[in-house]
Amino acid sequence: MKCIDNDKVCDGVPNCRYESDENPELCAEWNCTTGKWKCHSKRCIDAKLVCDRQVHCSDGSDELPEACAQILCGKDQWRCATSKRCIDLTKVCNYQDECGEEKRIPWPGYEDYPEWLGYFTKIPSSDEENELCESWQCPQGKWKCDDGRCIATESVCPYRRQDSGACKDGSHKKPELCENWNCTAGFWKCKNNECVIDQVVCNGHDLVTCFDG
Ligand SMILES: [Ca+2]
Ligand SMILES: [Ca+2]
Repeated sequence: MKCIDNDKVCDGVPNCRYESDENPELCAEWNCTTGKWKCHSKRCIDAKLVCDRQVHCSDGSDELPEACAQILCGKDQWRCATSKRCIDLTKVCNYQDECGEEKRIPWPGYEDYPEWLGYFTKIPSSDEENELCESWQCPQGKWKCDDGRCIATESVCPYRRQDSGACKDGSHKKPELCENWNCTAGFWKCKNNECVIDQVVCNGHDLVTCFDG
């Protein structure tokens, strides 16, 4: 008989002869030590590995919504509606699906089985739902497109109408907007109302002013 640390019990790695520290009956009853989380498969994993977008439990239970729901979102974070993951506020309504959401399709006849059984199919990400984005307040430094999505303020009325980081509906370069738009710091306003980054000033002929310093 030898002694092992409690945190080596039911951690998926056998430490004792006959693997008695990983015995399913023991693990079903075992309380994981502080800082550990218990998979549905009864294995104890590091609590930091819960809801980190990588499967650590053999049954994937550490990435299920019910596991993610146990994590507290930070104050600069938003909780996804279905996956229950926490994403940064800046990732909400940015045209990219960050919630990684799926819907469970149970195997026929297994509808009442636990939610980790079945297969999963991707669904539209809750952080990009039209209804949410319509009323979403863009964080500081972001500008709200007509379709509700947030883009970097520097991308409004862009020079040569560049489309990187742009509103997909083109609302960031509408002439009536750009006419009255104050370009952000580090940008100059061209005669055609496009905002050009400082470095480009003096290379073009369409500028109101050139910096003569
Ligand atoms: Ca994980
Ligand atoms: Ca997003």
